[in-house]
Amino acid sequence: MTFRWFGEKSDTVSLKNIKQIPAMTGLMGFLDYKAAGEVWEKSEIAEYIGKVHEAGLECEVIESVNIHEDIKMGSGNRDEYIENYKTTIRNLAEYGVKVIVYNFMPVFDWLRTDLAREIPEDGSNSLYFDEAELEGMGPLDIVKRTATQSGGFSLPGWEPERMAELETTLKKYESITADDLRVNYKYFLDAIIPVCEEAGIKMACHPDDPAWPIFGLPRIAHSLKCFEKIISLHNSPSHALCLCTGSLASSIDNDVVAIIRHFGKINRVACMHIRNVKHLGHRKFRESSHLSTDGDLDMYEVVKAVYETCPLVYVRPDHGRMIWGETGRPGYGLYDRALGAAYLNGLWEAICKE
Ligand code: DNO
Repeated sequence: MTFRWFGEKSDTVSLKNIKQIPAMTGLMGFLDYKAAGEVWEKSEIAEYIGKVHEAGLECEVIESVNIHEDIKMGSGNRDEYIENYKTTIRNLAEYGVKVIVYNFMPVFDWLRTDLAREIPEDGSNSLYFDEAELEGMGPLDIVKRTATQSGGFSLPGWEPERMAELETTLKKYESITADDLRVNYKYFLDAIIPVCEEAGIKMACHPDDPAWPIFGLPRIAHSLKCFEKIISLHNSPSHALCLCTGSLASSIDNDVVAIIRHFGKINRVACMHIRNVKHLGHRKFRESSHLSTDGDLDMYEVVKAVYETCPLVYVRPDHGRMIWGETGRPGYGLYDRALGAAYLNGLWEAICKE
């Protein structure tokens, strides 16, 4: 059981807090100041992981080693950025990292239309998405709105320096199809997976969130079929998935439990982000507490699928609501994620004893 931590300077949650969550053994770490394409230097990794170890926690998973748009678009300086990525893989492996979570979504990482929508039943708030609200809004509008709402925290995938190039990048994507994106993805995998095999690292691809194409951009990672195509791009246990239940469940077409079982059985799940969502209408949902009764996912079945098909994967509670007056990075407060972890551990214990 792990927890996402953004580092001392940009997280409201301390390592001590994380260590005090029952059965929390480690982190999914992140150097949030690194731009896509940059090498993660050994000294930076050593400093971050050193602090985590001092706090009595492990750091075997690193999240969001972001992929430069040139690699996704198959143009520009992609070979140089791929070389940098290989160096980062080797550097992370040297400090005990076993899994790297990344995504291959063009331009945007996850997207929401409200970062703090009040939940009327109890006055807490959570991340919210309503496709109808996107109508009449361009990508730039939603980026500006997100930046205003984020309360000074940089959100993964929304780094200001990337946003400055947004218009040009969007223009370039107009001629790139989903098939082109997969060709570029294969080029990347063929280059880096042999390095991962040598270094003992698994690459874990995170799903598109929400789980469908947005703003006409090609998106290729949001269903069982999509992931089958992705997995077939390069045959290696080092080419694996990070199944995020909340991202996948944003589409009512996905049977999340079946997806976990399918890829668990063939040893292609490297880690899990577990959270729940509540559908409120067509392509309209909010993130709920982790409990089955608060959302649309059956969390018992989710955890059981992990237990039965991929019991050794790293897990983390994913986004939480803001409760008890807490303020901080949207989705990444302490309290509701800690409750989520405790609940998931409870399900795990019950399933083990059963
Ligand atoms: C959202 C996260 C994602 C994930 C990246 C991996 O909360 O799960 O930002 O870390 O897509 O690159």
